[in-house]
Amino acid sequence: MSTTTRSHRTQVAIIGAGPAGLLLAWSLRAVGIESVVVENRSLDYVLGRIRAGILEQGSVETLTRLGLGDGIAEHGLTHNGIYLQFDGQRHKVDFNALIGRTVTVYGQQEVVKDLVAAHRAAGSEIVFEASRVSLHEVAGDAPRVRYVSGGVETELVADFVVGADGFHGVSRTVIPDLTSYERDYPYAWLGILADVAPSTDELIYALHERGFAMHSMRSPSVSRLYLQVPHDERIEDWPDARIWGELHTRLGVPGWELVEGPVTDKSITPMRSFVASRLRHGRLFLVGDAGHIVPPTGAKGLNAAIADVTMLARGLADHYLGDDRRLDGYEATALARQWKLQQFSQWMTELLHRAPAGDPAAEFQYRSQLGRLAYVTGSTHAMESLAEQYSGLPL
Ligand code: RFL
Ligand code: PHB
Repeated sequence: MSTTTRSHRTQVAIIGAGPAGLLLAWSLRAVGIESVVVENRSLDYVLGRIRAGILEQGSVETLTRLGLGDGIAEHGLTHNGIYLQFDGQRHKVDFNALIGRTVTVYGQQEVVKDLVAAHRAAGSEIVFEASRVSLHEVAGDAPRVRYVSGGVETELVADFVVGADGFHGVSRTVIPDLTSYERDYPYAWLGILADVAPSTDELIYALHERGFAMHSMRSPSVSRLYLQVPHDERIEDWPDARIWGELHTRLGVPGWELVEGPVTDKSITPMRSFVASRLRHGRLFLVGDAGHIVPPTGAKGLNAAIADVTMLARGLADHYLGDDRRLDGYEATALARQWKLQQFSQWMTELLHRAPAGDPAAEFQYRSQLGRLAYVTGSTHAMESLAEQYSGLPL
């Protein structure tokens, strides 16, 4: 139970200390706008969450411009392209040679760690382990966020509230007449982290008769690998030996060896596409996974969150200088960009995953996917299109 109520004022109240919320607070600080971040989980939980691994070139540029580039420069791994593998053959799509762009392997966990360290050094206000987080009167001139922290109930009065609280957050729920456009896929990703040097120079995306598999990485000594599994699969049914066995089968090509190592993390992630019809209600704005989700195949989720934040930060900065055009345009601009990412993520997902055996069109689909992969890897135009979208569309 709360014992005291205090009232507190800030310019922008941000809900959620994931990459979107932390980056927005940092971007606003850079232009002299105050904010408070309210997060319902602990700092350790937020720092321990293992998720995305790929930063688009534009995301790297954004983070670097904001003074957050040291860790990326020191530990990020620049990648010139990816391998697409099918029919037992591995084909390189060389983004750098095709369009002069690259991507960087740098874990979301590291991005969050860098942001937390920067905020700590700057003395930003981030409230972790806030409970009963609720939004009030966001359509009016003085929106408020209430939460309880350390037994104290706080009412945060702000000029704006930003929902950066992910897919399961509360912010989206207060927007009236919001339509959710969504689609679940009949499969999930089983992901592992392993203490072993990657067995590949570039990421491998493989379509195998038994399903999708991917070889990614986090550092020169840590590998990240994924397997397509049925959407209702239980992690207990996947002892390490079974996972490695399946990875060898799906990723194997003649003359190449996948090196195993101790598994340090194991989880299953459902695959979902989702876009909210609205990203604004009065003085509430949504950014990142709160407003949209992509299946991870195109590596777009974190990058989309960074793009949203960049656009919204510009809009808010202009607002305080007396110009509301970019803030008023945020919803339409962010949604238009998001639908381009949605179609790409859906395309990559359907290109590389095996339809479940119960699907009467599964065998037709698989052969059609092989045809599509053969086309993509054989056409410079198609590879350029893939390279352009994977390495990141301009803002
Ligand atoms: P987050 O990271 O979910 O953060 C939301 C924060 O809000 C907090 N929260 C609340 N706080 C206060 N009150 C409430 N009521 C709250 N409810 C929730 C949460 O605790 C959390 O701290 O959303 P954000 O910041 O929008 O960031 C989005 C990214 O995390 C996400 O898009 C990516 O991880 C997606 N993703 C990938 N994206 C890429 O760009 N490249 C990739 O390679 C990539 N790979 C992936 C991925 C996501 C994956 N999983 C597990 C979903 C691979 C995987 C396996
Ligand atoms: C990752 O390294 O976690 C990763 C890389 C590429 C993806 C998804 C996840 O498409």
